[in-house]
Amino acid sequence: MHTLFSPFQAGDLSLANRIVMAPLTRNRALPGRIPGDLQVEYYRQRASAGLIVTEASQISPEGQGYLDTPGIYSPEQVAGWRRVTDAVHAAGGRIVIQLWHVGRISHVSLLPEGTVPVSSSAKAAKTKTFTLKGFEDVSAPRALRTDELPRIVADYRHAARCAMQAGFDGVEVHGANGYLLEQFLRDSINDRSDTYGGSIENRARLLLEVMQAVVGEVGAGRTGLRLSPVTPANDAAQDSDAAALYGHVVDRLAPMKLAFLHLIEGATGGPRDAVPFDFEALRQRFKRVHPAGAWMVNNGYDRAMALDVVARGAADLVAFGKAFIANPDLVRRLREDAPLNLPRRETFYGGGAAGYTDYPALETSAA
Ligand code: 8OZ
Repeated sequence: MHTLFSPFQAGDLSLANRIVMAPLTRNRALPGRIPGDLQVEYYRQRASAGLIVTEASQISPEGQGYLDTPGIYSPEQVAGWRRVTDAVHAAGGRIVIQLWHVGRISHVSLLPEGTVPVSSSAKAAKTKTFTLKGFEDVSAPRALRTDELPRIVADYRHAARCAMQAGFDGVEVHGANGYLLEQFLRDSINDRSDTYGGSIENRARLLLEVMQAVVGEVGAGRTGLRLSPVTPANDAAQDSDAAALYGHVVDRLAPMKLAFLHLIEGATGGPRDAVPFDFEALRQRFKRVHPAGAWMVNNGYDRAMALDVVARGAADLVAFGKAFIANPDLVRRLREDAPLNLPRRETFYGGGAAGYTDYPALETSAA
């Protein structure tokens, strides 16, 4: 019988276990939005995860929304990430990069001179981001013109190509948490009257075009997608019919034969059941067409829940976020049912090695 600790084949990705390090924004990139020595060490320490999904990494300067997040579009960023992927692979791990465009969740001080955030609509989000000055309201966005959308798709394609040059095992497209692709999906935000707004088919169009483009670069067996059907994160108000919207998305994705779909169940980092949503129905809809596609779940899983969901066959992979921040050897700790270090929230975003690469592994914490 398989367990959380059994190997798993997700498309072309041969994983040593079913435990995934979730994507985690940490805001420690070097000038030029380049990963450096600290990131090499941080990801290397966590290479016993079955799969690492990197922190969200912007596909273009326009796609950045927070201070010091890394990019995956310049040769210098590719070289920096290459050192990360080499270190993880040398330690026996697998690592994919999360491709991110924040859309309207940004601030003019983080964007190229003279530009403003872009989105599906010109409606500003009521939320904050962090900039050089600390927390600031996000800037008012402008709606992307229809004739600009091929360029957005091309930016994802370019980033996917950069990811392969950097030695990643694949990519995860960030389609969650109120960022650009979700800003197109949800009718609570998207007020367009072109072929990218209105009907569910239209609102899903940009996401599906992005997935086709990325799959064309990377291969379906190395491509995944993260979705959050009911999260309120980043002022993403609920869609009027999330079941129909995400049902359509899954129906269109399943024939693409992606390596995995990654679902945030409930409110990101918050309650799992604040808004009712039948994730199991969505999973069955995906599996009917693509049974080999991995179903990855996330949000508030502890050891018992993760063991149970995999044993029941209700998920193939379980992603842990905060537990991986604080426990570089989380896989061993879960296997041995050892105590976990507690994460220190003050050091989540920005700073240096403290709260990043200094969490002890089991041997040293027991000493
Ligand atoms: C926390 C802080 C900044 C960004 C997400 C990429 O929620 C993020 C993020 C999380 O997906």
